[in-house]
Amino acid sequence: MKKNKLFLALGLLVVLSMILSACGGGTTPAEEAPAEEAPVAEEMPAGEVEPAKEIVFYNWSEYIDSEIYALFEAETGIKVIEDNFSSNEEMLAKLQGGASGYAVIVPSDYTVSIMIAEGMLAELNHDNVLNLANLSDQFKNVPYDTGNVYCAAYQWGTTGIGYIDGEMEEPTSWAVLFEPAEDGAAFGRTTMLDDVRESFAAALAYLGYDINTTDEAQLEEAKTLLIQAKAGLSGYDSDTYEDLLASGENLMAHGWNGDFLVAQEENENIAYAIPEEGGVVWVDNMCIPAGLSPEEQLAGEMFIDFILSPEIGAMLSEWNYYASPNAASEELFDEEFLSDPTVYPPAEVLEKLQYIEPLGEAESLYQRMWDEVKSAQ
Ligand code: SPD
Repeated sequence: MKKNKLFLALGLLVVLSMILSACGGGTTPAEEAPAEEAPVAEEMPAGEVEPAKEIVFYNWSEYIDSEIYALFEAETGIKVIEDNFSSNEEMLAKLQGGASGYAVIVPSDYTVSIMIAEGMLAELNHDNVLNLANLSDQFKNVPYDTGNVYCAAYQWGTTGIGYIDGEMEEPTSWAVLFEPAEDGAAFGRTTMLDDVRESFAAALAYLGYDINTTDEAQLEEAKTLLIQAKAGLSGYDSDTYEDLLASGENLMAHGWNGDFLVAQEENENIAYAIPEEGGVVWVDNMCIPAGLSPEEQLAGEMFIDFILSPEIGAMLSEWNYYASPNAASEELFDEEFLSDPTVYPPAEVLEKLQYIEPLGEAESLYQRMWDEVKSAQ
């Protein structure tokens, strides 16, 4: 599916909503405030916390339209600086290592569980995030954070294989990665995600094992397959794999659905498949690290609230082509987007997908084996 024209109407809607907001109109809680004031100011008793003037948003790369920052700053006066990570483990290690200054971070489902257990997340003040009400019920009751105590869903998606249609057969099995054929078109022109849990999940799914297994013998088998796959890879990559397809340098990549859809803008032959053995479905979430000042916490909550407004949530999916957890935003999508099976997989595909789960002690076993995969010649 390619960017469709009806989203242009959505862009106009966002601009119109900003104009209405400046005139004192509008529909979302954030838009009800006078344009020159921060939107929560009316809800806060005089003399209480004022939001920070600047926040840092720690997000996956190429996951947000920077125009959203401009709209947020115009509405609240708060400037957003973006920093990026390439995997949950990278983000987690950075915060565990003492990195501070991030007001909003975007961990995936299983990483939210880990961070809650380690006391790394602050509870959200729901009075400052009224747009939580816009999330569909499914995302208000995620098992890793029931009731959105700590986080609000950002986007959700699947992990599969992107490829250049017409240059190779549709990859219907993970075998295309794990049994690389030297005479295959994509041999040496393929990347896998530089991501321990995602890459093990692909190998475990191919073997018919649970993607969250902690059985050491099964993990050894998966490790052997991952090492075998290296013969056909040009590298591991979680940030630019879709660009390498779009430019024609590579023919196949293990990656996330929306990234391939965005790359179709440059190369219409990019296609996406979820192998028949199944794989990973995931939800990324907006959360606030523990230990921020009240001013930063409030500004972070205001940013989360802004993203959860119907128009901005829709603008997000318009740009990154991931499915929205926001029921109010989905009402603004056209039928073509909602019925695109790459964005919203049909039930028979979804039932073959699993969430990655936190594994406690076994996380280090995965990491040790992943290090062995990466260093194998
Ligand atoms: N370019 C945006 C990628 C978003 C990826 N979400 C990752 C989920 C990991 N399980």
